[in-house]
Amino acid sequence: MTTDLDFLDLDRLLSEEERLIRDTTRGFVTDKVLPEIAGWFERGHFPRELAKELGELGLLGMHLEGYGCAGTNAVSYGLAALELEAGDSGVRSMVSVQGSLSMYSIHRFGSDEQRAEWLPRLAAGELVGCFGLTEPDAGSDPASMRTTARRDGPDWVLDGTKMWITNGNVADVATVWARTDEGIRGFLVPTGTPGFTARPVGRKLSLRASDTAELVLDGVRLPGTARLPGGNGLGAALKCLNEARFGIVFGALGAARECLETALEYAGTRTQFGRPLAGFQLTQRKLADMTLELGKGMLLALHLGRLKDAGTLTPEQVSVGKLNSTREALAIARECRTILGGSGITLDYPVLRHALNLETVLTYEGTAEMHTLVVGQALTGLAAFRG
Ligand code: TGC
Ligand code: FAD
Repeated sequence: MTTDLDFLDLDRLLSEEERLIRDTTRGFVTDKVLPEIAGWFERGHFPRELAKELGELGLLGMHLEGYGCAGTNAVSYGLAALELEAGDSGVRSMVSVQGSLSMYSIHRFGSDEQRAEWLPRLAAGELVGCFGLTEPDAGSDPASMRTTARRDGPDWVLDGTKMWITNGNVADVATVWARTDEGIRGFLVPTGTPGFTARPVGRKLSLRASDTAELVLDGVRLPGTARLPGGNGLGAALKCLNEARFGIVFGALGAARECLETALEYAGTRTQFGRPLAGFQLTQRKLADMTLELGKGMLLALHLGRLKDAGTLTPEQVSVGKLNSTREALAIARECRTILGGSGITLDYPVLRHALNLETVLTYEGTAEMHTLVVGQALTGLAAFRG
């Protein structure tokens, strides 16, 4: 929380080190992201050049141990995600995919050789990674994926299409999940391998400062060593998602905080009917309600972060946090837009940009509906998403 909006004094729940990481990340966003982001969003530009700076700051794979990773605790990782997303969800997405999906999949499920080959350069931001699970016909239901990997002598041959892949056009290595005779398996695909192509997803109205790709794998031949030895079953892919979803629990609240700060400032300076908007009871109610939701969201995020650091966080608890943070952040962004009136629809203010981004954040890493059903299943023992 910023000092201004830290209504509940949650700052005191953080350690010195956590505050330092948060403040360093905030400084980076203030210097490097905020002056440029409206232009990047307008032009649909993905700032690939930020990767090295994010690496130098230790923000890539920051919660992983060894191989050049910073090895911070989970709360620090969450706070960094929050500050990055206060800049833009696209920048946080780049960091989430690099650290929690690409690097985590290698760190957790890779061989020693794979870790040594890829992780140091991914941590430094010299290389970019992506994570291909979703397909054109397999989104919420990744178990229905059609991408295949078949044995051919000592090699693997991959065929299929992955859709909506963040970082996909600029990635050096893709973690690709494919169906084999033995079930779903994870593979590391260097993107220069013949048969691998990436195409930008165009006409996006959300996450415009993020790179989104369709990946086509057409007879991509890989050595036997390209398989992630521990990446067995859909559960392995979902374990990676838990990491990225955790980052979103904090991250989305950063976008909400930025919107609320903007609306508060605007309401204090914009005058109608002879008084500032902030003086109208209806505006104060909006501001108070949003402050409540932001504070509750932060408390929940911090609690989940402490559970993660204690090693007891469950996937269902992550679903509670992802659902709450994304739903409330989007509601806050939309409400703030109303306070800005017509000015709220432009890129002169960050509010509608955040709202548009949050439409994606509500959807990726498991839609709000899927997380609702995960919680419903945990409560009832009945999986309502399958017929
Ligand atoms: P189901 O039979 O329930 O589970 C299969 C196996 O996985 C285990 N499992 C989990 N393990 C760890 N973490 C989780 N969250 C897990 N959820 C399930 C489960 O115990 C089982 O293990 P085992 O040993 O019994 O085999 O699987 P299902 O096919 O019925 O599906 C469950 C469902 C619907 C919850 C799952 O498919 C799901 O989460 N769907 C949403 C898909 C999704 O989130 N896709 C995200 C793609 S990546 C992305 O969006 C990146 S955005 C990037 C950015 O930040 O820019
Ligand atoms: P669908 O699964 O078709 O769902 C459409 C609607 O139906 C949703 O509202 C959904 O909740 C609802 N629905 C589906 N099933 C049920 C059910 N059983 N009960 C009730 N409602 C249901 N994926 C990756 O693998 N890697 C990435 O890097 C990545 N980055 C992304 C970046 C962007 C910008 C976007 C937009 C997506 C990204 N994704 C990525 C994909 C993302 O995870 C999927 O979009 C998401 O999982 C939803 O899948 P879908 O879009 O196919 O929607």
